[in-house]
Amino acid sequence: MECQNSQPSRPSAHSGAPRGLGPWLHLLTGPRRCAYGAPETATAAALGLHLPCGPCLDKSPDPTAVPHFPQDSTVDCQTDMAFLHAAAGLLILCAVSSAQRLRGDNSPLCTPSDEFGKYCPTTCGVADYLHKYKPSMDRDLDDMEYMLTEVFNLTRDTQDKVVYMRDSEAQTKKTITSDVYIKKSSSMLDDILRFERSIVEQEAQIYDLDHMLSANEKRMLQLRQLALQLEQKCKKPCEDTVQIQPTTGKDCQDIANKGARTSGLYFVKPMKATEQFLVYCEIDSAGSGWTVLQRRRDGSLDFSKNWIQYKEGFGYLSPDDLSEFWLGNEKMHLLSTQSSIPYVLRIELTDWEGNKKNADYAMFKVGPEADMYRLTYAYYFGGDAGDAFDGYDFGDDPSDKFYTSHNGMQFSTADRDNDKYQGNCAKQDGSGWWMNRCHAAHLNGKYYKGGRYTEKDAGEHGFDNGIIWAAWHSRWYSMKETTMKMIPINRMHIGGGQQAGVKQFGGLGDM
Ligand SMILES: [Ca+2]
Repeated sequence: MECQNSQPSRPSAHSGAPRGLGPWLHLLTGPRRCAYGAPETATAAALGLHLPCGPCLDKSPDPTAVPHFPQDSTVDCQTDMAFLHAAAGLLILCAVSSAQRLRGDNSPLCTPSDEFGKYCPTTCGVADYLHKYKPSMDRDLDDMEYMLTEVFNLTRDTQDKVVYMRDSEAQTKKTITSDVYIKKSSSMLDDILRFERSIVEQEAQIYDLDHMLSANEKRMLQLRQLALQLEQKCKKPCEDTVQIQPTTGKDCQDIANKGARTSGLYFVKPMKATEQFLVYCEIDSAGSGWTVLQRRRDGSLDFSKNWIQYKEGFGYLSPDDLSEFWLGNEKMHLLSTQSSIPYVLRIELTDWEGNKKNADYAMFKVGPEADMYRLTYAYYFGGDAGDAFDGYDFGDDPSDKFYTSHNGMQFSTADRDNDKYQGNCAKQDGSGWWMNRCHAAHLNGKYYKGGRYTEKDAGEHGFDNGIIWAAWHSRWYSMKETTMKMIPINRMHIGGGQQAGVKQFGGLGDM
C-alpha cells in the first residue's frame, strides 16, 4: 500500500468535535477515509490496551516532548521509510485486519486527510497525535473518575443513609411497639384495679340489697296478712254500703205509704222526672217518710261548687246517713212541684254544743231551672230555730231584714249571679244558695270547726260565709250539722207530733 500524499501536514488540534470525547469521535469518524491502523492503535492506547503492533519508540520517547513534524525533513522521512514501511507493514497488516474487522473500513487506499496532512502519518505521528490528545483525555478520565468517585461517594452515603434509616425504623418500631405495650399493660392494670374496686363496691351493694330484699319480703308478708285481715273486715260493711232498698215511689212518703219502714237509700221517680234517682229516705215507725235534700255532718264535703254541680247534686248518699251531700236543684224542683199536696221543708240544725233546733216552711217549692230554681214557701210553719228565711235585722241598716230574706230568691252560684246584690254573694261566700243581699240563713256555707269564726277567718272578702242561721246563732257562728228534708204537708198532722223527727225538733205536729 502506497502513501500518495506528499505534503506533510500538522495535525490540526481540534476539528470542532466536542472536548473530551471529541478526539475519539474524530479518530473514529474523521480518519475513516484512511485505511491506516493508527486510529485503531490510538483507540487501543486511549482505552489502555496493549498495542498489538507496538508503540512509537524512535522519535518521541519523551511523552512531554513536542511532536516532531519537520517541514523540511522529507529526506529523513524517506530514509526511514524502509524501516517504517517494514514496521508499518506489520502494523498495517495487524491494524488493517483488526480495523477492518472492527471498523469495517475496507478502503485499500490512503486518501488525503486534513488531520494527517498529505503524508501518511508515521507511528511517531500517531504517537504524537496520541500524546497531543492524551492530556485532555487524561483530564476527561480524571473528570470521569472524579465524577465516578463522587457518584460512588454519593451512592455510599445514600446507602449509609438507607441503612441508617432502616436501622432507625427498626429501632423506632421496636421502641414504639415496646411503648405501646407498656402503656397498654399499664392501662390494663389500671382497669383491673378499677374493676376490682368496682367489684368490691358492688359486692357491698349486693349485700345491702340482699338485706333490704329480705326486710322487704318480711314487710310484704306482713302487709299481705294485714290485707287479708282488712279484706275480711271490709266484707260486711262493703256489702252494706251498696244496699239499696227495693221499694220505689215518687218520693219517700210514697215509699213509706207502700209499707217501707226502714230508713236508707231508695230510688224515687217524681211524676215529671224522666228517670228515677237515688235519695235517702228517713222513715219512722209511724210511716212518715222524709226525703232528704241536704246534709252537713263534718265538713268532709266542699260546698264550693258551680251552677251545674248544684243543679245535678254532689257528695255521696249513704245508707247510714253519715255522709254529706247536696241532692241537686233539679231533683228538688222535680220532687217539690210534682204533687197537688204541698210539701213542708224542714231545716234541722245542730250547734257545736250539741243543741238541736229546727225550722219548718210550708208550701215549699223549688222552681224550674228557667226560673233559676227559685225558692218559695207560703209561710213559716214553725220550729224553735226561728225564721231566718224571713231575714234578720242585724242592726246595721233598717233594710237588713228585707235584704236578707230568702223567700222568692233565685239560686245563685259563683258562676251564676242571680242575687239582689250589686256584687256576687255566692262568689264572695264561695257557695251556692238562694242569695238575696245576701242572707240571714245559709246552710251551704263554709264549714268552720268549732262554730265561731271572724272576718279574718272569712278570707279576702271578710263577709259572714259560715253555715248560718241568724235566727238562732250569730252570723259569726257556723253550725255543726244541718239537714234539709221535705214531706207532704198532710203528714205533719198525723200522729200529733209522734213522728220521730217532729218530736225531736219541737213537736210541730201540734201546730
Ligand atoms: Ca249580684
